[in-house]
Amino acid sequence: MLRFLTAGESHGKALVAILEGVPSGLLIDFDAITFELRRRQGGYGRGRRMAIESDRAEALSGIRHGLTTGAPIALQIPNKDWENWQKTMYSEHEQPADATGADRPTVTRPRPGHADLAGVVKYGHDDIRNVLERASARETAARVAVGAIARQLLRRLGTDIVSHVVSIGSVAVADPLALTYDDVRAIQPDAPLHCADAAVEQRMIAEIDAARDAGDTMGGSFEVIAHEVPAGLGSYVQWDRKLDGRLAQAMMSIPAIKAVGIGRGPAVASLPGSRIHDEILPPSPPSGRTVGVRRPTNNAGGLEGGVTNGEDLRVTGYMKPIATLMKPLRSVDLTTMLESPAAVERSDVCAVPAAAVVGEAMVAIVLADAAMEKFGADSVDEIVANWQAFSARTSARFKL
Ligand code: EPS
Repeated sequence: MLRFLTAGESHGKALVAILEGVPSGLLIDFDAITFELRRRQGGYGRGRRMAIESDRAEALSGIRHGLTTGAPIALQIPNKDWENWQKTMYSEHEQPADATGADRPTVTRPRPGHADLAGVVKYGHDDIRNVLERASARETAARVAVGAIARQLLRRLGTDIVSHVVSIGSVAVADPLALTYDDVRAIQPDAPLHCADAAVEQRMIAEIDAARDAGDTMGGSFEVIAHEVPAGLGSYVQWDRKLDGRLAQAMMSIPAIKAVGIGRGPAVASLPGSRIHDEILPPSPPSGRTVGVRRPTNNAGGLEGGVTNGEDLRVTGYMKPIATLMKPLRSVDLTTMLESPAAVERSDVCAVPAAAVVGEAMVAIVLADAAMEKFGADSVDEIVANWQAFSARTSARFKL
C-alpha cells in the first residue's frame, strides 16, 4: 500500500512528507521532482509568494545512492519565506531572540469560503492564523513531490500523466474530450495557463485580469490524462476498491476542488445511453494493444465498473475561486461580533494551472497504489516482470 502524510504550515520552516510503500530499486530522478515543483509554482494568476519560493525537495531517508530501499521516504521542502515570518510563526514558547521577520497581529475576520470559520470552531482557536496556515494550499507542494516519485514508478509500467486547463470562469475549451493525449503533451511548458487552445487561453487571461482589476478571484477546471495505463487496475467487487471512487476522493482532497468528473463527467446525466457508452469494435488493423479491441469514443474516461479498461484515464477537477478577495466580502470580527470585511492575506487571483499539476500528482499516487495492488509492491523488478507477464497473457487472449 502506498500512503503518505504531510506536515507543515504555509509560513513555517518547511513542508515535510513521509511516503511509505515505495518499492525497492526505483531510481529517483531528483531533477524531475524539482521540475514538477516548479510547474506547480507557475501559471498566470499566481501571486507574489511564488516569486519568493523556488521549491526543492530534499530526501532525508529511504533512498540510497539514488535508489529506493523500500523504507519510508521522508522529503523536506524548505519555505524560503520563513525568514520573513519567524516572529509570527516560531514554535517555541517564547519568541527566540534571533527571530526574523514581522510580528503580525492575530487574524479575527474569517474569509467566506476558507477553512477559517469552521477551523476556529472545531479547534477552539482565537487566532485564525492557526487554521489558515495549515489549510493553505501551500501544502500541495509536498503532494507534488510525493506524486513525482509515484510518476517515476508508473513510468516503469509505460504510463505517462499530463494535464490541461479546460476552463477559467466562463471561458472554456469547446470539447476537452476531443483533445488527445498527444495534443495535451504538445502544450509548451511555458504556456501561461497550460491550455491546449491558444485563442481560448488569451480569453482566459482576460478573465483573470478582469477579476484582478475588480479585487476578485476566479476558479475553473482542469483535466488530468493518464496515458498507457495498465488495464485491470481497481475493482468492481467492493465499494472501496472502485478506482473512480478512489480518484474522486484524491482529487476532492485538493484545496478548493468542489467537483470531480470522469470522462464525460456530469454531462452523462443529460444524454441518452446511445450517446454515452463507448462501443466495442474489432480492431482494424490489429492494434498490438494489450486490450485488442477498438473504442471509437472514450466518454467513460478509461474506467468501466471502477476498473481501468486500457483507454486513456481522464479525470476533471472543478475548482472554486480562491477565498481571499482583495475586495473582501462581508464577514464578522470574532472578537467584537460586529460586521466587518473579511481578512485580506497576500494571495493568488487564480490557481487553476497549479491545481492541475497537483491533480496530476494525486492521480499518479492513486494509480501507483492500484498498480502495486495488481503487480506486487516490494521491488520494481518484480512489479515490472508481473506487469509484463499480465500484458502478454492479456494480449494473447485477444488474438483471433
Ligand atoms: C501557496 C498557495 C496559497 C498562497 C500561498 C502559497 O495558499 P492559500 O491556500 O493559503 O491561499 O496564498 O502563499 C502565501 C500564503 C503567501 O504568503 O503569499 C502555494 O501554492 O505555495
